[in-house]
Amino acid sequence: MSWLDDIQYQGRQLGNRALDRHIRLGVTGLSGAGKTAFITSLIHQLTLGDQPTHLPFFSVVQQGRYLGGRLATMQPLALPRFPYEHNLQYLLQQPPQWPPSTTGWSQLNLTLRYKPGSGMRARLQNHSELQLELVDYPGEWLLDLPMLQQDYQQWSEFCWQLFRQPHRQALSKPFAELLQQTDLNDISELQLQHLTEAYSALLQQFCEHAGTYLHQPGRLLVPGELAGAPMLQLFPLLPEQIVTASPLLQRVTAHYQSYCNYVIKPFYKQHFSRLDRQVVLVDCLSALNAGHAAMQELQQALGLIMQSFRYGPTSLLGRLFKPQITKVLFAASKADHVTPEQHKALTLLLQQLLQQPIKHSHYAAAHSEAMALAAIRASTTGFVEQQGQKYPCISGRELGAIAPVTLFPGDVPASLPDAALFQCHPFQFPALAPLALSMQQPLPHVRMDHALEFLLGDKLQ
Ligand SMILES: Nc1nc2c(ncn2[C@@H]2O[C@H](COP(=O)(O)OP(=O)(O)OP(=O)(O)O)[C@@H](O)[C@H]2O)c(=O)[nH]1
Ligand SMILES: [Mg+2]
Repeated sequence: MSWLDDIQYQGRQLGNRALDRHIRLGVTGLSGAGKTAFITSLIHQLTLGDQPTHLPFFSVVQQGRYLGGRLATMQPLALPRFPYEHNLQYLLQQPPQWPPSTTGWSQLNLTLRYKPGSGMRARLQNHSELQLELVDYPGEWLLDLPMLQQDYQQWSEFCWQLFRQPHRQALSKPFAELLQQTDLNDISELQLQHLTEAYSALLQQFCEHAGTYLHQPGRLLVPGELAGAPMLQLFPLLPEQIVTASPLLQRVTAHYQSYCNYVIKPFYKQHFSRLDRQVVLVDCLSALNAGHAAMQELQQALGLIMQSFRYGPTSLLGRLFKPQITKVLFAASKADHVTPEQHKALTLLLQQLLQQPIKHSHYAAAHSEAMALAAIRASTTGFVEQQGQKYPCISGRELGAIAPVTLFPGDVPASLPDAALFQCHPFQFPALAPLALSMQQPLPHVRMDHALEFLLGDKLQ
C-alpha cells in the first residue's frame, strides 16, 4: 500500500466513522487474561459463524440477516497484522495448543455484511456493511498507562510501597540492598545497565511468582521494538534516594519522562484514545488460585487501568474527533474451567472485584454488562452419578497432561473471600488445553454470542 493508498484508507475510515459504520473495539486485559484467544475466537465466529445453532443469542444471525464477515484486505503496510491464521494453526494442530503470549501490537480489520432489519436502510439497500477494527498487544503494556498520571518520584514511591508488601518483600530484598550500595554519583553506562538488568530480573521473578499483576514499566518485560533503547534503563530508586538531587536521580528521571512521552503516550493515542467499545477481560479463577494477596493486587491493577479510559455517550462530531467508550463488557474469562452452575457466582465475583475500580473511573456514563465467558471452550460439561446423586462436572485435558480428566473443580465464591478463607480453603481451578478442533466448525465457546450481541448487535440492526 503506497502513501496515496494510506491516505485513501484513512479517508475511508473517517467516512465510515461519520456514517456510524465503523467500530473500534478495545480488548483490554492484563497479561494472560485471554485477549488473543478472545480476538481469535471473535474473528472465527464472525467469519464462519452464520449458523444460528452456534450463536443463538446473536440476533443478526438468529434472524437470518447475517451475510458473513471477511478479513479486510487493505491495511496500511506499517500496521502489523494480527496473526489470526497463525493462531488458528496452533489450535488446530495435533495435539492442539494455545497461541503464544503476545510480544508486540497488531491489528486486524473485519468487514461484516448484513441485511438491515428495519428503517430506511432496510427499504433502500439489500445489504449494509460494518467495519470492525481489532487491536491486540501484550497485556504488560497496558499497565504502563497509569504511569502517565505520575512523575518519577511518585512512581518510585508507589513501586516501593508495593514491593514492601508481604507477598513481594522477600523477592525485592536483594534489589533494595543493591540500590542501598549504589553510588548515586555514578551514571556510567555499566552501572545503569547493571541496575536495569537487576530490576528486569526482579520483575521477571514477580511474574513467575503467581499472584502479582502490577509490573512496570511493561517494556522491561516485553520490550518489543525498543529492546536496548536507553530510556528503558529505568528502575525505581529507593524512597530515601529520591529526596535529594543526585546525578543518578536526574538521569533516571529523564529516562522516565522520555518513556512517558515517546512510548506510553503514542501507544495510548494510537490504540486506546479512539475506542468506541471495550471488553475488559479478567481471569478471576487464576487470581483465586494464587490467593488473597493476588486478588487484592488484581483489584488494584484493574482500578489503575480503568482510570486511563474515556467513557460516555458521543455525538457525531465526538465520534470523529474525540471518541469515547459508549459500551463496556466486563467478562470473567475462561469460564469453561468451572461447571456451568458456577457461572453466576463467577459473574458476581467479577462485579464485586470491579466495584471499587468502577467507582473511581468515569465509566458510569457508559452502558455496561458483566458476564462469564470462554472465548474458546476447552471442556465439555456433564454430570457424574454417585450413590444415586447427580453432580455437575467438566471433562478436558489439563495443560501439560496427556490423558483427559473428569472433575468438579470446586465452587466459585460469589464475593471476594477474606484472607482466612484462603488459609483453610485453597482454590485449585485447573488450566485446560484446547479441545481437538476441526477447521470447518466455528470454535466452541461459552457466551461469545451474548458478548457479540452486546458489543455489536445494535450496530447490525
Ligand atoms: N480454557 C480456556 N483457556 C483460555 C481461554 N482463553 C485463554 N485461555 C488460557 O489463557 C492463556 C492466555 O490467553 P491469551 O489469550 O494468550 O492471553 P492474553 O491476554 O493475550 O495474554 P498476553 O498476550 O500475555 O497479554 C492461554 O494460553 C490459555 O491457556 C478460554 O477461553 N478457555
Ligand atoms: Mg496475547
